Amino acid sequence: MQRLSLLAAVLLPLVAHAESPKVDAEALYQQHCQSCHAPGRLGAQGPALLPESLARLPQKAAVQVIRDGRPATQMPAFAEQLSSTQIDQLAAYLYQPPAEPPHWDKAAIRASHTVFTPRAELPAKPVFKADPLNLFVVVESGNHHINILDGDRFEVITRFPTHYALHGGPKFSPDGRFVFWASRDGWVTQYDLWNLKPVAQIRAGINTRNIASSQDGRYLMVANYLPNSLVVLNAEDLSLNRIIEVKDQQGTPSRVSAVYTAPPRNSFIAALKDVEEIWEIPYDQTDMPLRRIRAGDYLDDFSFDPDYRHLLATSRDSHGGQVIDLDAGKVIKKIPLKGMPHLGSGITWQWQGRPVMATPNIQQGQLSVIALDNWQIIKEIPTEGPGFFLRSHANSPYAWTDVFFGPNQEVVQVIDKANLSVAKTLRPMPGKNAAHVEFDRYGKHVLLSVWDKDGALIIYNADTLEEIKRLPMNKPSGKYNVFNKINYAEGTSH
Ligand code: DHE
Repeated sequence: MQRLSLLAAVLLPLVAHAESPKVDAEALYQQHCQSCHAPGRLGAQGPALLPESLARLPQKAAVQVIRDGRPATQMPAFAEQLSSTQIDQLAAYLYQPPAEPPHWDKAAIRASHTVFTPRAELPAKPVFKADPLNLFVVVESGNHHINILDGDRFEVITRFPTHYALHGGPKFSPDGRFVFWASRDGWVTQYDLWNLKPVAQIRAGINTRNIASSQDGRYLMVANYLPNSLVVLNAEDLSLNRIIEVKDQQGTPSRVSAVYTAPPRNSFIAALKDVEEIWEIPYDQTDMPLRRIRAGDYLDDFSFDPDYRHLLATSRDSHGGQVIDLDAGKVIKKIPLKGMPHLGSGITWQWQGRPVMATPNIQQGQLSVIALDNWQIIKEIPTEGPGFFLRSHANSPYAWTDVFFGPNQEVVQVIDKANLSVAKTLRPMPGKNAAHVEFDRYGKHVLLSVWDKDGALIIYNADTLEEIKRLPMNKPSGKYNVFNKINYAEGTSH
């Protein structure tokens, strides 16, 4: 009898486990995770735990987070409560799509909305001495914080925690006072840079790509993968204005690759990932009538020429680029770009009296320079490996690019914009990934990120290329200068 119960004690859990590992993991989720990450894994205080929102986190890193917790967050360590098999099962479960596709409708969006302090109650005067137009918003991605940095003295004015995993460039109100940012799991936050206070937040989607703010300062558009939607928010308080379901005329739904503002057109332009269309949505008309433009492909990534008449776009699969004339509403040119150009990081300048665009390439070590008057490739500048970001400033003779992938990740290359060649190669912190720069408003200084737990924000003199200051940070990622962003300055991201 005793032997039988011993055997049963050993075998029964194994049998139960073999029969329904999924149910076990689901039960583990409900018991240990649901209170913070919400029923259906949609996210609450903790981030959404769906395959789409975890795409950037390798499964073995998720195992480690469950086991050891995440420093400087509310995420506790479960090593004492769960066996390593249970932790593995739980992690595997999080990477499976849920049985019921997740919903995030009007009611859910509205219920997530919080106004911390109405704009009208916030004094219209900065509470600090620094130049409000030369501030930088610096995202510290290692521990999900933002730093507001004085762009003249390079001192942190304030630092505070954000939602999990912000991604993409923050967008600003036209006067530079309010800044908006989005997390990968759909939280959009508005922050008053003059009062150093959050204004409002809302969750506009489950898996968000990016946001755009209208040039008139009235609206914010949120591009989502999940649900397939574009969500319009009122910039004043982030309240929901409208939801635009994204599908073609036959009803095929699509994720949105990205949305940007085209100021001279008074419109938002969105590229779609699953149907071959570009959408133009004018924000100066109350009903925001949608204009569909046929694209020659599914579009993953795009950028504009300086007057926003043309859009340069790529699809991951087709390789190469295409030019879409937004006025004519059609593809006018294919550009035989090799590898996988990262046009979203493309920047423009005048070269020998002609407008050019340069784009890094996330597959090949090269920068492609394209003439914008005839769409010919003028030069492929070889770099020490595939790059992600590229930046310059109208007052600087240089453009800075990183080597984001491969063995030379520690390298940043400074390109001479006049002779289209590498002027200098920097290794800011040997062995550590250096990437993404932003100039101050005058183009006199460059801020560079070293994406490491023990990384840094490094400030350089933009002319002599000498280091001026180093601020230790935990994986600083993007940084954004108020003046450059609100003026859609040449050389910066829009
Ligand atoms: Fe980004 C901007 C898409 C992976 C850091 N990234 C953007 C934008 C898009 C985009 C559409 C423009 C948003 C804007 O500013 O309005 N990014 C994608 C991808 O499709 C890709 C390749 C895959 C994915 O995971 O979604 C991708 N991006 C990454 C990363 O792995 C990076 C390096 C780290 C991270 O934070 O996830 C990363 N992306 C950034 C940054 C910007 C960005 C820092 C803002 C650049 C800027 O200067 O404006």
